[in-house]
Amino acid sequence: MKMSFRWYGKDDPVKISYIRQIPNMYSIVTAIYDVPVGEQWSMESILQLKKEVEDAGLKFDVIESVPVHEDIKLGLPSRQKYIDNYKENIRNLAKAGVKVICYNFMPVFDWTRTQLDKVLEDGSTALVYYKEQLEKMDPLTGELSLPGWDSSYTKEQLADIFDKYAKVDEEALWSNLEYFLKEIIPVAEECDVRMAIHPDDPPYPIFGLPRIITTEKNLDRFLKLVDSEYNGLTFCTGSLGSAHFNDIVRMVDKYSAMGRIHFMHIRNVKLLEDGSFEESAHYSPCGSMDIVEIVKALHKNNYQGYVRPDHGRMIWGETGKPGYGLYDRALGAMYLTGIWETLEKAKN
Ligand code: DNO
Repeated sequence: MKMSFRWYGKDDPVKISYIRQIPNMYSIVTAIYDVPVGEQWSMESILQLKKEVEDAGLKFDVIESVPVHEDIKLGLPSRQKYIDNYKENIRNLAKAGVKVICYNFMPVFDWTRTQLDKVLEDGSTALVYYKEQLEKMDPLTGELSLPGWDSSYTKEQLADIFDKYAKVDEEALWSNLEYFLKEIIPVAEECDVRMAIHPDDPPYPIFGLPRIITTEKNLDRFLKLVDSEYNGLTFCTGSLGSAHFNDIVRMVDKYSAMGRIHFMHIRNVKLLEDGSFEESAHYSPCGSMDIVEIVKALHKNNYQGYVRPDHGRMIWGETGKPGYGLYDRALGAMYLTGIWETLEKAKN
């Protein structure tokens, strides 16, 4: 297990030098953020970012994300140009030594929450998803914009994309994903870069848009679309675990034994009875996940890939990007490292 930490580059309120001070920290997880989705990243900007990371004493091994242009997900004729750009990005990132690329295939919206600053019992704040709040949200008219969403769309563009998705059901989305994978995985193989799809968060359709990277059955189907080690997963315990139907420990065990998990996002969520959920501290008793059992499954399967502590709460008065403060994620990293060390020692 290689410990890593997401860093949003120079504008991130969390300094990379602080990340370095977390014991056992190995690699940064980052991306180029100032290029529109679908365009090529210049070699110069990739090498500049790599230098910043390496100057801080950390590795530049994982990119999260190279986003997929909506025309690819919609299967429009214009997709070919964006697929060609995507391939070029894989090649250039490989030249810079990148080992894993994370991406997702969620129509329009990345991860979705209904509130970013819910005050928990202990005074910390966390991201939550309450079904009754979601029902009142309308992304076409409302003001909501979440940190993971592409904010470059105008309301008119968004309405236009929604219209186009009216013709894309789950099966069409599967076929567009298959087309994309058959184009890019051979390039990833050639360059020795492992592609790692991030599951849909939450793992079911929202706002009437299809979502398919959601369940064990669908992950099985995904891995078979192109049966190559280079077609792998970012296994996000919080995303897949925010629905009652996924057995997370079993899935981590199964896919890590198959060698198809290249990147782990580990976090805890507290599932509520009506299907709502609250993000919680990493420590197992704080939520519904058994983090020890998850790490044990990885350890048992000799997991050599990357792990990052995922979303943290805001604690100790920290302010910043919701989910991505320093303190609680650093606690998460140490908790995961502690579990791993204990398992290693128990082997001998
Ligand atoms: C949320 C993140 C996601 C993830 C993308 C991958 O915090 O895990 O935004 O980066 O879905 O493409």
